[in-house]
Amino acid sequence: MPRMRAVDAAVAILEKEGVDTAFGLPGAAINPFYSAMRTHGGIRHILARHVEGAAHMAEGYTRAGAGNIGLCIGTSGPAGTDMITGLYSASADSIPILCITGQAPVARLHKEDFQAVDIAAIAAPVTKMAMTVLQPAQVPGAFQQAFHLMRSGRPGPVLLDLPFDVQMAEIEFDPDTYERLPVYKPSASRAQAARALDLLAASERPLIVAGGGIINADASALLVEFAELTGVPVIPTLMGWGAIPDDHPLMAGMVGLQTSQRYGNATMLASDFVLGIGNRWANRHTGGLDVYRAGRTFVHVDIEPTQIGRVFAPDYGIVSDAKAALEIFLEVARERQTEGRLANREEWARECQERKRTMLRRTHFDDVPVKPQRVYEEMNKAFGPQTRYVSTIGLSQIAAGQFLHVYRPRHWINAGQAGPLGWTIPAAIGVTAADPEGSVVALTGDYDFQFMMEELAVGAQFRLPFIHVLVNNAYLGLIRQSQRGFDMDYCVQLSFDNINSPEVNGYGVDHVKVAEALGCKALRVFEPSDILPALQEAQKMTAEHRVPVVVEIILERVTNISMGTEIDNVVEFEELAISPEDAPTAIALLD
Ligand SMILES: Cc1ncc(C[n+]2csc(CCOP(=O)(O)OP(=O)(O)O)c2C)c(N)n1
Ligand SMILES: [Mg+2]
Repeated sequence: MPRMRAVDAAVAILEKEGVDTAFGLPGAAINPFYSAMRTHGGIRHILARHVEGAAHMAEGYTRAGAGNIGLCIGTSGPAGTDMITGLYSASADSIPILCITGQAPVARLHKEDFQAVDIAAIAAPVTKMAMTVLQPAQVPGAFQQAFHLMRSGRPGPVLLDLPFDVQMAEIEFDPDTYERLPVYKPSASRAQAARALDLLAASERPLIVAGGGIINADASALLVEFAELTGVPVIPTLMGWGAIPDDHPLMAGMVGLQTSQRYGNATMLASDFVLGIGNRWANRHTGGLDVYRAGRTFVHVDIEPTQIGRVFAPDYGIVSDAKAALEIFLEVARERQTEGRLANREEWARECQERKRTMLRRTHFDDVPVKPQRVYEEMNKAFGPQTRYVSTIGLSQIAAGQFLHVYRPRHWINAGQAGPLGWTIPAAIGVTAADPEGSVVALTGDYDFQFMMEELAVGAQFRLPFIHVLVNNAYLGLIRQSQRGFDMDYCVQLSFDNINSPEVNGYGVDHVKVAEALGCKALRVFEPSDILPALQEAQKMTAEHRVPVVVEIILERVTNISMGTEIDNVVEFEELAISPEDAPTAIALLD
């Protein structure tokens, strides 16, 4: 049996499990692991500037491709605690990432050793498994189990904490005969599919709510096939956005309090049946449950048994992987079609389409400073269906959800549940590392950008080109808007006179200088008519220089974006579109 250090076994397992990229930041307690990566070769390492950044890069990497598992590595103590936000955001959105931390030697764990902290206990609530491996011979099993858990059932992250002496100890391990453990994924039965389709058949105005579980299961094509076969319109959730192309006639819009369209909410309110697949009835999607549920029958399909009934009791629940469920749904539906038992849903689908064509918000404003709505109109013109958008939180993310177009799964990459400021830049780096020839467009407000802008240097160093659209209102805009309820504008201003950069007109931080100082390129835009040329120029610059290119758009300071407390009570702050010229890139008007 080959003898090797536990860390050498661990790195051999990473290779066997298909990991070839790591995002990390070394320190003394994780140096043995780094020495194993160096000896083994074959793992590309991207050096983050902040350990939280490494965790978000790993998330972006996973989210970019089916089967990807992002790996993030840090030393002991603060490196582990820095990665907790990434573990939280990954677990909340059902994203598998593997986080490896160094640790003080086993015998000194109890002695308040330098940077010894019980990271496994801290990480426990935000991981599927968090383990300080105390026995060197357990290392192969811990890694094997980690991959099994990350891929099984509801996907999610794992943390493995390796004490220094455990890393260094020699063990017996044979990489050649290592096997991946089987992955557990429950499947809907025929009887369950028939029951769900019976309930669907009994309805008149049905909808499918398509969640991120469909994207995780790589089942978007099956979803579209099922919708087309049954004629049922689809409402993607924020995490499911892209599962059906925005321009598909059965894509009925998004529902919710913020990232939603007027037509999406109106269609939900008009429906009488909802089949939720791989979704979790997030509160920003449902709003108040009384309004959301009134007069509707619900079927809920989820891979995690305890998710059924968590938010509300559906009329019928099925525990199944989304792909397995859609396969059997399709089989049963095809049989019913042959027997002439599928209802004709054309009239209902046409009504939904008519709402999509008419219930539009205005985007075409010529104001200077620029109104945010105009930015998304220009982005729709500049960026095609191949674009992978990466965004996190704030008014920019909300407006993006209302106005941008997404045509493919994994092309809207968003920290949906956690929304941690600073996520966007490192996540975009992870997405670009996974798809270096793809066209990645990050989108943030000024505050999200400032949270983790040092990571731009990683994009410059490792030649990971993406465009970063930075909409600058010199405000914590979303929080300023929500403070209207308190009648205050308190501690939310980011503006100041920058003594080095009078050209930013009191907007405070000079983001162009920041980006350039970090090795990136940057453009600043003040006029609406300059946005499209700047985005086109940025596309050329990313191709030429292969570094991140920031396009900063100076916005009007105060704009309120449509949002509300209930899906039947979303407040509009601007005039609505009354003619096609008001919303020239609205999806139903593009063809
Ligand atoms: C770590 C963290 N702290 C606080 C918040 C709350 N929060 C949400 S949006 C926001 C302001 C965002 O400002 P900016 O990025 O400039 O976007 P804008 O809303 O102005 O478009 C804050 C503070 C958060 N999401 N994450
Ligand atoms: Mg802002």
